[in-house]
Amino acid sequence: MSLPTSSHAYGIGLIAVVIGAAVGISYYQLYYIPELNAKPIIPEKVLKPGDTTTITIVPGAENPSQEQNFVPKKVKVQLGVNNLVIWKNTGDTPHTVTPDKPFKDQYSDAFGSPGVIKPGQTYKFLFTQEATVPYHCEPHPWMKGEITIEHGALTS
Ligand SMILES: [Cu+2]
Repeated sequence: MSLPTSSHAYGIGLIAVVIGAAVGISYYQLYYIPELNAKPIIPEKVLKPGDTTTITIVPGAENPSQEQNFVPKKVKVQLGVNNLVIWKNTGDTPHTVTPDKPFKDQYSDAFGSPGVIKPGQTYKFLFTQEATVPYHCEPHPWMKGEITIEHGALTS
């Protein structure tokens, strides 16, 4: 019985590297690639639109007899243009942005302010897919708005 020579050790090391690479590649193909493919492919322009859309929650919005609350009330935005939407509370009462029925964006997930938007604060949401989403304010349900996300002219 002879001890392995240094060239044997080299050969075994090389085999180990080859097996390791093979295992690594099959792991990549089996697990990593399908996971990548499962995620939606969203154009860069939609993820980083050049413009934003601002909706102002005006002072007195909590007053049921006041017509203006979310201004503008109905908004259309274009994907890849101005699909980052910002609600700004310029009044002196906390409000929410709450979808009439739960809405999940493929990228940004659940839409709706996580709590109240305090006076002076904003709530931002990046819409990445076409949809029409009616929403309201939780403490003042007569405050209603609607946002429609359309296919953008710049989006293929
Ligand atoms: Cu409100």
